[in-house]
Amino acid sequence: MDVKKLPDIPSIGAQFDIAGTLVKAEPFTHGHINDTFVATYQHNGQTCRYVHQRINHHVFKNPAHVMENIARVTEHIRAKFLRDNHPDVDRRVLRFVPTHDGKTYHVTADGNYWRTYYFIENARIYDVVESPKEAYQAAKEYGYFQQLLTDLPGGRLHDTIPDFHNTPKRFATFERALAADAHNRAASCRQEIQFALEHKPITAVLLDLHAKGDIPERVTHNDTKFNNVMLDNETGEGICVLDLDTVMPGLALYDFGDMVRTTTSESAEDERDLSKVHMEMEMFDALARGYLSTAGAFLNPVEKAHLAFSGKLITFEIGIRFLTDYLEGDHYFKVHRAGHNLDRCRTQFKLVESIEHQEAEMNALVARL
Ligand code: GN1
Ligand code: MG
Repeated sequence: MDVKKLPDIPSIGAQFDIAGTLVKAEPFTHGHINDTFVATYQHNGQTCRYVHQRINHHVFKNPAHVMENIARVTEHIRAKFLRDNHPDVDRRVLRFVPTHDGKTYHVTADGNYWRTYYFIENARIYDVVESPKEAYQAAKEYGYFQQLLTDLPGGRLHDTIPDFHNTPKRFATFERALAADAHNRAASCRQEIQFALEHKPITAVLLDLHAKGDIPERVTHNDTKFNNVMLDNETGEGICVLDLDTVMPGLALYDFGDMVRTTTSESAEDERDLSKVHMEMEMFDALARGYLSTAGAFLNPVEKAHLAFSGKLITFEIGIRFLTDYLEGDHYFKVHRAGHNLDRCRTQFKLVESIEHQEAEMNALVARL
């Protein structure tokens, strides 16, 4: 996908069942994968905002499967809310706008995949967590999302990216990138490589537990970054989970782990001052409480006992993914400066270390909940 060529938003928008005239469209630049635009339309004197999003089909090789999963999941949640006469349904689950011929996405002549959903007003996302209350709310909402999907009918969802959280496979990919060293970058990240190699033994822990039948496959989000959940502007409550491309079969701990990665340190994912990167116990406490307030009812004891570990594992896993992409020449994650993926890898590994130093205390905390 050529991210530099600006897409023709008016003609994209015209494919969807939207009333009114486009007045402006602005790029929304928080994600590393898709291209997202917030578009304002005017109709009968009212304005209404939508999100037009180009699915990265190099990453999601089967966009039709992605949209099939998303439709099943959002319709299931929506039906539950409607059944319960929920007063705020349209702000609590993403609502997609069909194309004029009733499809969930549009394919352009040059082979790009676009979808559109209603923008959720009076709520926002944050890239960096600022208070335990926010951590609690984010985790409560992600746990609620999992809970709502425990009875999703219709069989297994598509694996939109096979082995997405298969950490041993991610590690093997890293080892191949290191052996190839196609961009001669290994010399510039010896310490990070060393750190990665030393941590190989943790990679298979969750999959081994799953293979033994100790932790079940569930419907999970798989990309539970702090900036993928919207918090209400007035109440601060978690109200809606975004970025549903990777909703698929997974382990509940993948989701909690990514919350720990992105919601326990008050620092950006690409922070260069590593002294700012630190797992804060107060945030972890709020995160675990928030998550268990909604997911506690269905998690089993083995899952609960691995909440802290999952934070370490997923932070490590994303760290090796950033390192792999750095070694491979930055073709997967969008980068905005030289060494960006290496900076991201460093923050992840710093956080892994910080979790390791506090893991016993984190486990003790969870055991008390
Ligand atoms: C990507 O799309 P975005 O930015 O929410 C990535 C996640 C990573 C994350 C790291 C499909 O998420 O797996 O954890 O970056 N998504 C995909 O910030 O690879
Ligand atoms: Mg995102």
